[in-house]
Amino acid sequence: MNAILIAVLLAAAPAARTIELAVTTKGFEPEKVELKKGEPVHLVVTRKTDSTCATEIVIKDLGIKKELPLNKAVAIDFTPQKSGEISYVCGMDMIGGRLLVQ
Ligand SMILES: [Cu+2]
Repeated sequence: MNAILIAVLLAAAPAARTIELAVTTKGFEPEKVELKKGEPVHLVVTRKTDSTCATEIVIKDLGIKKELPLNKAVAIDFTPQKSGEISYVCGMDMIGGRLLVQ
């Protein structure tokens, strides 16, 4: 593959949108995030407190489960394929939030 072709392919891929989520004493913040169908998402989750049980994030609809070490940014990349609500929770299904895909 030559360099020009590679450049064209890279340009054609839609840029991922970075969305930051934090785990604070209030839970996941922001609790609600709006996404667009087909737009790649680079979700960066940082747990900033040790006083909640949200030490991992589970996004069942996407088959994603990740540990959230304290003060460490954890990246989750995905592209929502259909509109609707994607909910996520902590490992015990107690604290969570929503991703609204339009
Ligand atoms: Cu929990």
